[in-house]
Amino acid sequence: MVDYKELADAVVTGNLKSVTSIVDKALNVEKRPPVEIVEKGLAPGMNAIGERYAKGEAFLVDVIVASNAFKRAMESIKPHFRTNTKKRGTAVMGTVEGDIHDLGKNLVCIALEVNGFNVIDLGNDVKPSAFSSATRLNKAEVVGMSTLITTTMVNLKNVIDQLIEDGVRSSVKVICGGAPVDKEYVLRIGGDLYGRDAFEGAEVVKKTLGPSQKARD
Ligand code: B12
Repeated sequence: MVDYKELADAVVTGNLKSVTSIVDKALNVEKRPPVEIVEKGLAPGMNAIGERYAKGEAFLVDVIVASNAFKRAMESIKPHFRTNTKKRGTAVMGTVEGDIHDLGKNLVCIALEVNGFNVIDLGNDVKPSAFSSATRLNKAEVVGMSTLITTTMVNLKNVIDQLIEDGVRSSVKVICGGAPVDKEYVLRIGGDLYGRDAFEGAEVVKKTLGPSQKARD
């Protein structure tokens, strides 16, 4: 039986060989659901290295090494998510300006994709103008933003303000997430939706847009 504690520990130490072999066993031998592997092994590993870093027991380089192991594991896991072929619309996603954290944002992209959305991933450190022009050019129905740093939370609102200024705010649902953000904050800055995690976020978006939203192109 796959040991998720062992997987989390392998993420913490950035042991690529161990991460790859445990994930491979979970996926291909035990046929474990991809979400389970993320939620029970990989994410707890990232939280553990985060706690060590916060206590001064790990350096930034240790966090980078753990992040690389997480990313490598996600590359193996991504093809195993069963994608819903129903076309639900287009979502523009990014981590806001000033913030380079992208593991959570990448998970949200996957969660939206497997739920039938066409995802335009703008990456990290994304300027408000880039969110807005991608929304307009792709006739997106959803704008999703991530931030993990308290000092860049303000940039969530800057994106919303830019969407208003460019006349596209009313045509999209805005969803925000990331550790320092909560639902109350999102509503206060003029957003629509919040998700505690990637898959909750995708569910909330799906519920809000309805079952048969068609992609416009
Ligand atoms: C990994 C990591 C890094 C990596 C990032 C690698 C990468 N490619 O992303 C590196 C080493 C580069 C890094 C750098 C820094 N980091 Co850092 N980092 C972390 C760490 C340990 C884990 C974050 C993570 O990836 N978790 C795993 C993912 C899967 O979870 P997640 O991002 O939280 O996403 C989940 C939810 O939040 C949600 N979600 C996220 N976004 C969205 C969006 C939507 C729409 C929805 C619905 C849901 C959603 O869904 C995901 C789960 O399904 C956290 C600590 C922690 N415990 O969070 C610190 C942390 C976020 N970092 C921190 C800091 C300070 C920094 C630096 C400023 C450090 C420095 N001195 O340089 C720099 C940032 C520089 C910059 N300008 O951005 C602080 C932030 C403090 C604060 N409150 O402001 C933290 C909290 C560490 C700490 N305790 O001090 N970091």
